[in-house]
Amino acid sequence: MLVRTRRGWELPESAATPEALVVGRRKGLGLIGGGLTAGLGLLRNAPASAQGAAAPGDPRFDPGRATTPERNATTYNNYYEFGDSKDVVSAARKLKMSPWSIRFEGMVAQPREIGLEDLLKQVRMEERVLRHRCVETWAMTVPWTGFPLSEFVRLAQPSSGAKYLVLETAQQPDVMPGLRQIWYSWPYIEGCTLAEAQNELGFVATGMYGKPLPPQNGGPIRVLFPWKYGFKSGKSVVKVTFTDKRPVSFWEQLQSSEYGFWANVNPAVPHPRWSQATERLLGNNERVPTRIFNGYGEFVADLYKGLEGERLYT
Ligand SMILES: Nc1nc2c(c(=O)[nH]1)N[C@H]1C(S)=C(S)[C@@H](COP(=O)(O)O)O[C@H]1N2
Ligand SMILES: [Mo]
Repeated sequence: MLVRTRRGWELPESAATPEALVVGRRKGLGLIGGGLTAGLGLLRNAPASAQGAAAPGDPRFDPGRATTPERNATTYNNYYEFGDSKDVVSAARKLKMSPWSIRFEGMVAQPREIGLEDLLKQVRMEERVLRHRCVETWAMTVPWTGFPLSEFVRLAQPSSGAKYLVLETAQQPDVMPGLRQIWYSWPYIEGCTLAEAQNELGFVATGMYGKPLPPQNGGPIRVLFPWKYGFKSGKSVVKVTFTDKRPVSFWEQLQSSEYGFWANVNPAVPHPRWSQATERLLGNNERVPTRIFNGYGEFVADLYKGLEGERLYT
Protein backbone atom coordinates (compact mmCIF):
# COMPACT_ATOMS: atom_id res chain seq x y z
CA MET A 1 0.00 0.00 0.00
CA LEU A 2 1.25 3.42 -0.89
CA VAL A 3 1.24 5.59 2.20
CA ARG A 4 2.75 8.96 1.62
CA THR A 5 4.17 10.43 4.79
CA ARG A 6 4.26 14.15 5.01
CA ARG A 7 6.69 15.27 7.62
CA GLY A 8 8.28 17.08 4.75
CA TRP A 9 6.11 20.14 5.17
CA GLU A 10 8.47 21.42 7.80
CA LEU A 11 11.56 20.64 5.81
CA PRO A 12 12.35 23.36 3.31
CA GLU A 13 14.15 21.10 0.83
CA SER A 14 11.16 18.88 0.25
CA ALA A 15 8.48 21.43 0.79
CA ALA A 16 7.61 22.47 -2.72
CA THR A 17 4.98 21.38 -5.19
CA PRO A 18 5.70 24.14 -7.68
CA GLU A 19 2.80 26.51 -7.99
CA ALA A 20 3.05 26.14 -11.74
CA LEU A 21 2.26 22.48 -11.33
CA VAL A 22 -0.92 23.32 -9.48
CA VAL A 23 -1.90 25.91 -12.05
CA GLY A 24 -0.98 23.50 -14.83
CA ARG A 25 -3.27 20.89 -13.42
CA ARG A 26 -6.14 23.36 -13.40
CA LYS A 27 -5.35 24.25 -16.97
CA GLY A 28 -5.32 20.58 -17.85
CA LEU A 29 -8.90 20.40 -16.67
CA GLY A 30 -9.75 23.31 -18.91
CA LEU A 31 -10.78 25.55 -16.08
CA ILE A 32 -8.78 28.66 -16.39
CA GLY A 33 -8.04 28.35 -20.07
CA GLY A 34 -4.72 28.71 -21.79
CA GLY A 35 -2.32 26.03 -22.96
CA LEU A 36 -1.53 23.09 -20.78
CA THR A 37 1.95 22.43 -22.07
CA ALA A 38 3.71 24.71 -19.60
CA GLY A 39 2.16 23.03 -16.61
CA LEU A 40 2.71 19.52 -17.87
CA GLY A 41 6.27 20.31 -18.80
CA LEU A 42 6.91 21.43 -15.28
CA LEU A 43 5.29 18.31 -13.95
CA ARG A 44 7.61 16.17 -16.05
CA ASN A 45 10.68 18.16 -15.09
CA ALA A 46 9.88 18.57 -11.42
CA PRO A 47 12.19 16.80 -9.00
CA ALA A 48 10.83 13.53 -7.66
CA SER A 49 10.46 14.97 -4.18
CA ALA A 50 8.28 17.78 -5.46
CA GLN A 51 6.12 15.47 -7.54
CA GLY A 52 5.44 13.38 -4.48
CA ALA A 53 4.36 16.33 -2.36
CA ALA A 54 0.64 15.59 -2.48
CA ALA A 55 -1.92 13.34 -4.07
CA PRO A 56 -3.43 14.91 -7.20
CA GLY A 57 -6.22 17.43 -6.76
CA ASP A 58 -9.63 15.80 -6.52
CA PRO A 59 -11.74 16.99 -9.48
CA ARG A 60 -14.88 16.90 -7.36
CA PHE A 61 -13.60 19.94 -5.55
CA ASP A 62 -13.02 21.86 -8.73
CA PRO A 63 -13.44 25.55 -7.91
CA GLY A 64 -14.61 26.53 -11.41
CA ARG A 65 -12.79 29.84 -11.26
CA ALA A 66 -9.23 31.05 -11.51
CA THR A 67 -6.79 30.50 -8.67
CA THR A 68 -6.09 33.70 -6.75
CA PRO A 69 -2.53 34.92 -7.26
CA GLU A 70 -0.41 33.74 -4.34
CA ARG A 71 0.70 37.27 -3.57
CA ASN A 72 -2.87 38.40 -2.92
CA ALA A 73 -3.90 35.38 -0.86
CA THR A 74 -0.81 35.66 1.34
CA THR A 75 -0.73 39.43 1.91
CA TYR A 76 -4.40 40.27 2.59
CA ASN A 77 -5.31 38.46 5.77
CA ASN A 78 -7.48 38.40 8.84
CA TYR A 79 -5.47 37.34 11.86
CA TYR A 80 -6.61 39.43 14.81
CA GLU A 81 -4.01 38.05 17.18
CA PHE A 82 -1.54 40.04 15.10
CA GLY A 83 -3.70 43.14 14.79
CA ASP A 84 -6.86 44.23 13.07
CA SER A 85 -5.36 45.38 9.78
CA LYS A 86 -5.19 43.18 6.67
CA ASP A 87 -1.44 43.62 6.63
CA VAL A 88 -0.13 41.19 9.23
CA VAL A 89 2.66 39.54 7.28
CA SER A 90 5.56 41.06 9.18
CA ALA A 91 3.90 40.74 12.60
CA ALA A 92 2.98 37.11 11.96
CA ARG A 93 6.55 36.28 11.00
CA LYS A 94 7.27 36.16 14.74
CA LEU A 95 4.89 33.26 15.32
CA LYS A 96 6.85 30.32 16.69
CA MET A 97 5.72 27.44 14.48
CA SER A 98 8.20 24.81 15.58
CA PRO A 99 7.88 22.73 17.64
CA TRP A 100 4.11 22.46 17.22
CA SER A 101 1.66 20.01 18.66
CA ILE A 102 -2.11 19.53 18.88
CA ARG A 103 -4.01 18.35 21.94
CA PHE A 104 -7.10 16.19 21.68
CA GLU A 105 -9.20 16.62 24.81
CA GLY A 106 -12.63 16.37 26.37
CA MET A 107 -14.89 13.46 25.48
CA VAL A 108 -12.27 11.26 23.87
CA ALA A 109 -11.07 7.75 24.55
CA GLN A 110 -7.74 9.08 25.83
CA PRO A 111 -6.75 12.74 25.94
CA ARG A 112 -3.42 13.19 24.24
CA GLU A 113 -1.02 15.59 22.67
CA ILE A 114 0.51 14.78 19.33
CA GLY A 115 3.44 16.50 17.67
CA LEU A 116 2.73 17.90 14.23
CA GLU A 117 5.36 15.75 12.51
CA ASP A 118 3.97 12.67 14.14
CA LEU A 119 0.42 13.62 13.20
CA LEU A 120 1.37 14.17 9.57
CA LYS A 121 2.77 10.65 9.39
CA GLN A 122 -0.66 9.31 10.24
CA VAL A 123 -2.71 11.05 7.57
CA ARG A 124 -2.76 10.94 3.81
CA MET A 125 -2.04 14.31 2.25
CA GLU A 126 -4.02 15.62 -0.68
CA GLU A 127 -4.34 18.82 -2.58
CA ARG A 128 -7.59 20.75 -2.90
CA VAL A 129 -8.31 23.98 -4.66
CA LEU A 130 -11.06 25.58 -2.60
CA ARG A 131 -13.11 28.75 -2.61
CA HIS A 132 -12.90 30.83 0.55
CA ARG A 133 -15.48 33.49 1.43
CA CYS A 134 -14.96 36.00 4.21
CA VAL A 135 -18.06 37.38 5.91
CA GLU A 136 -16.69 40.83 4.93
CA THR A 137 -17.45 39.84 1.29
CA TRP A 138 -13.95 39.32 -0.10
CA ALA A 139 -13.21 35.90 -1.51
CA MET A 140 -10.33 33.87 -2.90
CA THR A 141 -9.52 30.54 -4.52
CA VAL A 142 -6.54 28.73 -3.08
CA PRO A 143 -4.66 25.50 -3.72
CA TRP A 144 -4.22 23.96 -0.28
CA THR A 145 -2.34 20.89 0.80
CA GLY A 146 -3.61 18.97 3.79
CA PHE A 147 -5.97 16.24 4.86
CA PRO A 148 -9.68 15.80 5.60
CA LEU A 149 -10.91 17.24 8.91
CA SER A 150 -12.46 13.84 9.62
CA GLU A 151 -8.92 12.65 10.38
CA PHE A 152 -9.02 14.70 13.59
CA VAL A 153 -12.05 12.69 14.62
CA ARG A 154 -10.42 9.39 13.70
CA LEU A 155 -7.23 10.25 15.58
CA ALA A 156 -9.04 11.54 18.68
CA GLN A 157 -11.61 8.72 18.97
CA PRO A 158 -14.41 10.71 20.62
CA SER A 159 -16.69 8.92 23.04
CA SER A 160 -20.28 8.23 22.06
CA GLY A 161 -21.79 11.30 23.74
CA ALA A 162 -19.56 13.80 21.93
CA LYS A 163 -21.51 16.10 19.61
CA TYR A 164 -19.24 19.06 18.90
CA LEU A 165 -15.62 19.92 18.24
CA VAL A 166 -14.09 23.07 19.70
CA LEU A 167 -11.08 24.19 17.70
CA GLU A 168 -8.75 26.40 19.68
CA THR A 169 -5.96 28.40 18.14
CA ALA A 170 -2.54 29.50 19.34
CA GLN A 171 -1.90 32.14 21.99
CA GLN A 172 1.65 33.44 22.01
CA PRO A 173 1.37 36.64 24.06
CA ASP A 174 4.95 37.73 23.49
CA VAL A 175 4.45 37.93 19.72
CA MET A 176 0.68 38.52 19.41
CA PRO A 177 -0.16 42.13 20.27
CA GLY A 178 -3.85 41.49 19.55
CA LEU A 179 -4.14 39.36 22.68
CA ARG A 180 -3.83 42.55 24.70
CA GLN A 181 -7.09 43.88 23.23
CA ILE A 182 -9.28 42.92 26.13
CA TRP A 183 -12.64 43.44 24.42
CA TYR A 184 -11.94 40.17 22.60
CA SER A 185 -12.35 36.95 24.54
CA TRP A 186 -9.21 35.06 23.70
CA PRO A 187 -8.35 32.42 22.77
CA TYR A 188 -9.85 32.37 19.29
CA ILE A 189 -12.11 29.36 19.31
CA GLU A 190 -14.45 28.05 16.70
CA GLY A 191 -16.70 25.04 16.71
CA CYS A 192 -18.57 22.63 14.53
CA THR A 193 -20.73 19.56 14.97
CA LEU A 194 -19.27 16.09 14.78
CA ALA A 195 -21.26 15.55 11.58
CA GLU A 196 -19.75 18.69 10.04
CA ALA A 197 -16.27 17.55 11.01
CA GLN A 198 -16.92 14.19 9.39
CA ASN A 199 -18.22 15.71 6.18
CA GLU A 200 -15.68 15.17 3.45
CA LEU A 201 -15.44 18.87 2.60
CA GLY A 202 -13.98 19.92 5.95
CA PHE A 203 -10.23 20.24 5.57
CA VAL A 204 -7.06 20.79 7.56
CA ALA A 205 -4.36 22.65 5.67
CA THR A 206 -0.64 22.57 6.26
CA GLY A 207 0.37 24.04 2.92
CA MET A 208 -0.77 26.42 0.22
CA TYR A 209 0.53 27.08 -3.29
CA GLY A 210 2.79 24.09 -2.90
CA LYS A 211 4.62 25.54 0.08
CA PRO A 212 4.31 25.20 3.84
CA LEU A 213 1.45 27.27 5.18
CA PRO A 214 2.82 30.73 6.02
CA PRO A 215 2.09 32.11 9.49
CA GLN A 216 -0.24 34.88 8.29
CA ASN A 217 -2.48 32.24 6.68
CA GLY A 218 -2.55 30.10 9.80
CA GLY A 219 0.66 28.12 9.68
CA PRO A 220 1.68 25.60 10.55
CA ILE A 221 -1.81 24.07 10.58
CA ARG A 222 -5.32 25.51 10.19
CA VAL A 223 -8.82 24.28 9.53
CA LEU A 224 -11.04 25.14 6.56
CA PHE A 225 -14.80 25.05 6.28
CA PRO A 226 -15.17 26.11 2.65
CA TRP A 227 -18.97 26.34 2.82
CA LYS A 228 -18.96 28.69 5.81
CA TYR A 229 -17.83 32.25 6.29
CA GLY A 230 -14.09 32.43 6.75
CA PHE A 231 -14.14 33.26 10.46
CA LYS A 232 -15.09 29.64 11.14
CA SER A 233 -11.73 28.52 9.71
CA GLY A 234 -9.42 28.90 12.69
CA LYS A 235 -5.72 29.45 12.10
CA SER A 236 -2.74 27.93 13.88
CA VAL A 237 -4.79 25.28 15.68
CA VAL A 238 -3.41 23.93 18.97
CA LYS A 239 -6.30 22.09 20.58
CA VAL A 240 -9.39 20.13 19.61
CA THR A 241 -11.89 19.52 22.41
CA PHE A 242 -14.81 17.13 21.99
CA THR A 243 -17.91 18.06 23.94
CA ASP A 244 -21.66 17.57 24.15
CA LYS A 245 -22.30 21.31 24.56
CA ARG A 246 -22.39 23.70 21.66
CA PRO A 247 -19.53 26.14 22.12
CA VAL A 248 -19.89 29.90 21.89
CA SER A 249 -17.20 30.90 19.48
CA PHE A 250 -14.95 33.94 19.44
CA TRP A 251 -16.98 36.10 17.08
CA GLU A 252 -20.31 34.93 18.42
CA GLN A 253 -19.23 35.98 21.88
CA LEU A 254 -18.20 39.39 20.61
CA GLN A 255 -21.34 40.08 18.56
CA SER A 256 -23.86 37.27 18.41
CA SER A 257 -26.33 39.26 16.31
CA GLU A 258 -23.76 39.35 13.50
CA TYR A 259 -21.81 36.10 13.81
CA GLY A 260 -23.67 32.91 14.59
CA PHE A 261 -22.56 29.37 15.21
CA TRP A 262 -23.50 27.95 11.81
CA ALA A 263 -22.36 30.81 9.56
CA ASN A 264 -23.12 29.02 6.31
CA VAL A 265 -22.62 31.24 3.26
CA ASN A 266 -25.92 32.48 1.83
CA PRO A 267 -26.39 35.35 -0.64
CA ALA A 268 -30.00 35.84 0.47
CA VAL A 269 -29.29 36.50 4.14
CA PRO A 270 -27.57 39.85 4.62
CA HIS A 271 -25.15 40.60 7.39
CA PRO A 272 -26.89 43.16 9.64
CA ARG A 273 -24.59 45.86 8.23
CA TRP A 274 -24.15 44.84 4.59
CA SER A 275 -25.47 42.66 1.78
CA GLN A 276 -24.00 39.22 1.14
CA ALA A 277 -25.38 39.02 -2.42
CA THR A 278 -22.02 39.45 -4.12
CA GLU A 279 -18.37 38.90 -3.31
CA ARG A 280 -15.11 40.55 -4.38
CA LEU A 281 -12.36 38.29 -5.69
CA LEU A 282 -8.90 39.06 -4.34
CA GLY A 283 -6.51 39.71 -7.18
CA ASN A 284 -8.73 41.23 -9.85
CA ASN A 285 -11.38 42.77 -7.55
CA GLU A 286 -14.10 41.34 -9.77
CA ARG A 287 -17.56 41.21 -8.16
CA VAL A 288 -19.32 37.89 -8.62
CA PRO A 289 -22.57 36.50 -7.21
CA THR A 290 -22.33 34.78 -3.84
CA ARG A 291 -23.51 31.17 -3.91
CA ILE A 292 -25.39 29.37 -1.18
CA PHE A 293 -23.00 27.22 0.87
CA ASN A 294 -20.32 28.99 -1.17
CA GLY A 295 -21.27 26.65 -4.03
CA TYR A 296 -20.73 23.46 -2.01
CA GLY A 297 -24.37 22.56 -1.37
CA GLU A 298 -24.04 19.14 -3.01
CA PHE A 299 -21.62 18.16 -0.25
CA VAL A 300 -23.13 19.83 2.79
CA ALA A 301 -26.78 20.84 2.36
CA ASP A 302 -27.98 17.57 3.92
CA LEU A 303 -26.21 18.43 7.17
CA TYR A 304 -28.81 21.11 7.85
CA LYS A 305 -32.01 19.18 7.11
CA GLY A 306 -34.40 19.59 10.00
CA LEU A 307 -32.50 22.57 11.39
CA GLU A 308 -34.46 25.16 9.40
CA GLY A 309 -35.58 26.80 12.64
CA GLU A 310 -31.99 27.75 13.47
CA ARG A 311 -30.04 30.78 12.38
CA LEU A 312 -28.08 28.78 9.82
CA TYR A 313 -26.76 31.59 7.64
CA THR A 314 -25.16 34.23 9.82
N1 LIG B 1 -6.79 32.43 14.93
C1 LIG B 1 -7.46 33.11 14.00
N2 LIG B 1 -8.03 32.44 12.98
C2 LIG B 1 -8.72 33.12 12.02
C3 LIG B 1 -8.87 34.52 12.07
C4 LIG B 1 -8.25 35.21 13.16
O1 LIG B 1 -8.33 36.44 13.29
N3 LIG B 1 -7.55 34.48 14.10
N4 LIG B 1 -9.60 35.17 11.11
C5 LIG B 1 -10.59 34.38 10.37
C6 LIG B 1 -11.17 35.07 9.23
S1 LIG B 1 -12.31 36.29 9.55
C7 LIG B 1 -10.90 34.70 7.94
S2 LIG B 1 -11.70 35.40 6.63
C8 LIG B 1 -9.83 33.73 7.65
C9 LIG B 1 -8.81 34.41 6.76
O2 LIG B 1 -7.88 33.46 6.30
P1 LIG B 1 -6.73 33.95 5.32
O3 LIG B 1 -5.98 35.07 5.96
O4 LIG B 1 -5.89 32.73 5.09
O5 LIG B 1 -7.40 34.43 4.08
O6 LIG B 1 -9.17 33.25 8.81
C10 LIG B 1 -10.02 33.04 9.93
N5 LIG B 1 -9.28 32.40 10.99
MO1 LIG C 1 -13.44 36.60 7.55
